[in-house]
Amino acid sequence: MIRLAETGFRGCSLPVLPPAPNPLPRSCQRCYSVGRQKGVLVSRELMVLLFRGGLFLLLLLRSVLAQAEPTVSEAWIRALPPTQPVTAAYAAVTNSGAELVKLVGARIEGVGRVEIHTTREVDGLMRMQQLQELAIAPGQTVALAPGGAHFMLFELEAMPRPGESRSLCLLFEGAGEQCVTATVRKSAEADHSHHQHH
Ligand SMILES: [Cu+2]
Repeated sequence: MIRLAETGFRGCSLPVLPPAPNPLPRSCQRCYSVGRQKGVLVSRELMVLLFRGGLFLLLLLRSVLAQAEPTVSEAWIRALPPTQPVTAAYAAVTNSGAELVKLVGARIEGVGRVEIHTTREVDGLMRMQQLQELAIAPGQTVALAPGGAHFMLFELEAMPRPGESRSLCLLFEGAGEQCVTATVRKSAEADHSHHQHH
């Protein structure tokens, strides 16, 4: 709403524009039309301002989104026989940002402790070694997969059973937590035996 006082015409009793009073008092015709013109101009300026403001917010949002948020996919937990005290979980982590991302930990509901492990060959034997962090370069996807890096699950409330799903939260240095749903399976391959065609 444009107040008439802003039009610079005094002696006009119209408090606010628009709408125009009907009939328009003669003394006010000129200032009303000028005021309306100015109103149009001002609202155009306002539109430009709003547009610029919106653009600025959009750019801000984009830069915030581009900064962080590594994405986690293909998360699953290996179901071992219930007598086993530990198991492993796997996921793929993509860093689509512009900066190095460091995976520093994880947590899974029903699991007391989760470590990041890597697998390497020592004297012909495959051995697991704990990692304090796993770095993911910009544009890189790191797959924690059988035979390589993985999450090691200790202090299980109970061995996860095939078909269950658990919340898996990955902790990144300076980028917070990313939680996904991990399915529980016996092996890396999705189990298709239950999905035969009739
Ligand atoms: Cu391990």
